[in-house]
Amino acid sequence: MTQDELKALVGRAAIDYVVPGTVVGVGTGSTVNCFIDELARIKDRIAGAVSSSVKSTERLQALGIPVLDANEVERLPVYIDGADEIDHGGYMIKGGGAALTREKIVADIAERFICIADESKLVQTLGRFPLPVEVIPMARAQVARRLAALGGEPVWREGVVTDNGNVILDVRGLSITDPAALEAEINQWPGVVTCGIFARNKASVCLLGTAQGVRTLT
Ligand code: ABF
Repeated sequence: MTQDELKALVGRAAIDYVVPGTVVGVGTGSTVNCFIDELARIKDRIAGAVSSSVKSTERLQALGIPVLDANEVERLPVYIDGADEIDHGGYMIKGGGAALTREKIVADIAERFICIADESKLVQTLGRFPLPVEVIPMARAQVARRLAALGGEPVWREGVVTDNGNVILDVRGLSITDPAALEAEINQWPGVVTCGIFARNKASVCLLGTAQGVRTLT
């Protein structure tokens, strides 16, 4: 099966985790786009969606799914989102799509995080994918120096401004053996908006698309 077919497979499988009559938390990326397209088929059975990016909002609205502001919801049973990397403990690197801040906000509201990914995203140790860090523009150089001091090679994602008006540093060369500790360390630096490590908000369930079908990791 092609990677796109695997993404479609898990996008469809995630529908089983949607709680009828509730608002659904919706992530960002090409795998999530497959889920959004499937969600549209049952839009009459949900109360709407809370979105993690302008791109996902536009896709949801184009398909007739009401998008609510995160401040309007009391409860989100599930958040469905992709990942750039996920390890066997459900820890993730996210942010390749520059939506990491809003993704982490919606994940934090949700009761369960259902990660949908093709098998290429599953790794033993996080870090092969350059770690995105969202930064207030004036702090870019200082945060880059701190990331270099950790042994990383920070690269400014030039030409990219996030939905929140910030910039992204992509950090190569890290081997993230303690995701929770590194997330906590980077998050405390002045100017850091969001670190792309999802440890506090790790996946409850991962639906992994494989040639043999959907593999469920918990
Ligand atoms: C999103 O999922 C981002 O955090 C991450 O970059 C993306 C993966 O995108 P894709 O599904 O297109 O591989 O949540």
